[in-house]
Amino acid sequence: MTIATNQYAALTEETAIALAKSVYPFPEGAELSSREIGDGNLNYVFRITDSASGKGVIIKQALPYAKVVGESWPLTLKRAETEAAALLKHGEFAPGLVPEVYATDTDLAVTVMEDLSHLKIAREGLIAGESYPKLSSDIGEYLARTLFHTSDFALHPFEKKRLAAEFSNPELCKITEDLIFTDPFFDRETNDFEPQLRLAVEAIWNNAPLQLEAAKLKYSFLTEAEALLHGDLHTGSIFASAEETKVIDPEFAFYGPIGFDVGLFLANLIAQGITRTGEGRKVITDHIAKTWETFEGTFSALWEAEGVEAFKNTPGYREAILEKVFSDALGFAGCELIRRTIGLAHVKDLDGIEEEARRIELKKQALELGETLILNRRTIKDIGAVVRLAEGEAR
Ligand code: SR1
Ligand code: MG
Repeated sequence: MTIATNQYAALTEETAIALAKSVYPFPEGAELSSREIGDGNLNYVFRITDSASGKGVIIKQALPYAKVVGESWPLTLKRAETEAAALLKHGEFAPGLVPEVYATDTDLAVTVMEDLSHLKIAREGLIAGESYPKLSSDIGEYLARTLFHTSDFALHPFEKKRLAAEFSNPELCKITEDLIFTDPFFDRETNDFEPQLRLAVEAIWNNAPLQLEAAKLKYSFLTEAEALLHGDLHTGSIFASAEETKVIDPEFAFYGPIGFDVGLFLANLIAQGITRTGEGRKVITDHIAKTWETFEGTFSALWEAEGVEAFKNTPGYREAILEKVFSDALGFAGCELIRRTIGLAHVKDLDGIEEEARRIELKKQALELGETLILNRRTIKDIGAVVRLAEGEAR
């Protein structure tokens, strides 16, 4: 459904109720309440509920600037349209793993969608020690299904290129290019780190082999239009419970290298694993292994069953593609670990550690792991070797 408006205005809790009523069949006479619950970097998120029936919707609205910085950082409203279109496209291939979209409006830059408040943001839940047994198999499936089905391995080249043009997302990509691939590797104002990390950070800025590999990874992100990515698949972009997983927030969606989505998710698991010990860490390293194994298995099965590429049965081709995705994913994971530690946008997993000495020590480990993944991404043979790194074997 499309909402009939023609002018942007930031929603308030009251106007969000009126909008919800106009697009969702709440019971007659329902008394709706509204609350702004967004804790992300960029947008407003309103939850509108009818306490009597328990029914609700989420309204996400893009602001014309980045909320995390303020009006001095203007940002396209088109990202709301991109996000809604990506939810719909990914929902075609991974139904049940993304929220249902009820309505969109380009002028208001809103998406009205399924209320997921019975679930928790996975990052918050993992920090609190909750266990999500389905998280990695669901995300492995989501990755394989969305990335395979939007790639040249599944689509006619005309359709693939039409989608790549539809999902051109230069402004949001520029944020990633700067915040993940550029700024953390140079002395830039956007960087943010504790003074105790300065020596380790300067070592990154002065590490010529690392700089070269970061440059190659950035170039791959800039140029390799392999599949329709989520574009920001960290654990804060996932709602979870013991039974369900839903991927939200694909406003950074664009055609990019398949390993980027895989790598971002792995990096955020690794960052959480660093904060744990013993059995708790093993839960996370099991998720790391399961994510890749599920992705690889599902991608391979789809290749066999639905692949359209003329070379699909050429011995070694599928394996070569998956090897590329694996090494790209490790490199991107390394960049994500570094930027989440010293760049503009951190993660609560590490920042939330109150004891200063421990926080600094774990952040140093995150930087080391990031560097190892970037530099050794082509020689790390399999996911077992990544698990051993995340377990702390080599640390
Ligand atoms: C200004 S945006 C900072 C970060 O928040 C988003 O979720 C992306 O991860 C981006 O890099
Ligand atoms: Mg987001």
